[in-house]
Amino acid sequence: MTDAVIQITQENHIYTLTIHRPEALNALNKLVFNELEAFFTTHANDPEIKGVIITGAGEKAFVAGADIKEFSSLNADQGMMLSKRGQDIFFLIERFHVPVIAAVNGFALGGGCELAMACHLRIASQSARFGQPEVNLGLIPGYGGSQRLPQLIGKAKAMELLLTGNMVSAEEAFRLGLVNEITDSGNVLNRCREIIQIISTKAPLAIKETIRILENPGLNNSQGYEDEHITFGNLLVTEDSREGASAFAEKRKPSFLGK
Ligand code: DAK
Repeated sequence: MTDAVIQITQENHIYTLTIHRPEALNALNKLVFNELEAFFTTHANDPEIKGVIITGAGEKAFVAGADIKEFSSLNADQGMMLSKRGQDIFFLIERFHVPVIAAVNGFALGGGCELAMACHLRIASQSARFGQPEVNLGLIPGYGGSQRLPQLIGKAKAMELLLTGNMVSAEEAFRLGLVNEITDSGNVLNRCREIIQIISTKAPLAIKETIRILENPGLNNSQGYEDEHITFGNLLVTEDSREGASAFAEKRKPSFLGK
């Protein structure tokens, strides 16, 4: 038995990472980040690996965000560090040398949507739901969402989703270009494997360079990521952010004061 929160399986050099915290709809806590970091660091130059699939345990959620209950006592510096650490781990995924595909099987909210966006491709089940509801917690995205969402779907729709905190269906996410494909719930992992299998028949150096070149805009826009984690830390200590987290824990609507 292991206490790992990510279950790792491997078949035919394709790894599947299943985030397994069903009691919190697979929310990202410190352990999840540690285990993601360990995996992507260990395999950074693995010549055998063909691809990686990231998914969430169960039918209900891919990942329902950062673990709101874990961070309620952080100060601004700790918040910034937490955000920067999440960004850095997601850069490991984004810059990985073989394709990383998010198999989105339910809610992909906040940090969950950000994790999916850090992957190279997103395959969703019909029941998937995407959103960046940080404004409900007095926050902004902290793991690159403010940068990647407009890159993927354009500024107008990104602005709308970030300001309203609204969720979109898999169909709408597909229409917006957030999702590459939608497939039946039972078929998401298989479809991800098929795609990785196809890509693995192509020239490995060309695949590695394609990923590197496409991810370069993210690399170059370091100012946006820095602004994001500094702002995240500052917002984390506002009264509104504390209220947002308390309201979530108490299952009530937040009452914001603009402080
Ligand atoms: N963190 C921790 N626990 C979570 C969670 C999360 N993000 N999302 C769900 N859970 C827990 C619920 O608290 C509940 O636990 P129990 O009450 O059973 O103990 C269990 O998972 C099942 O959730 P629900 O009962 O809420 O299930 P429903 O079907 O009614 O609703 C939902 C599903 C996905 C719509 C709902 O759970 C939901 O709105 N979840 C939160 C989505 C969200 O806002 N995610 C965070 C996005 S922002 C912070 C620091 C950092 C962050 C936030 C705050 N502070 C220091 C203030 C970072 C944020 C983000 O990623």
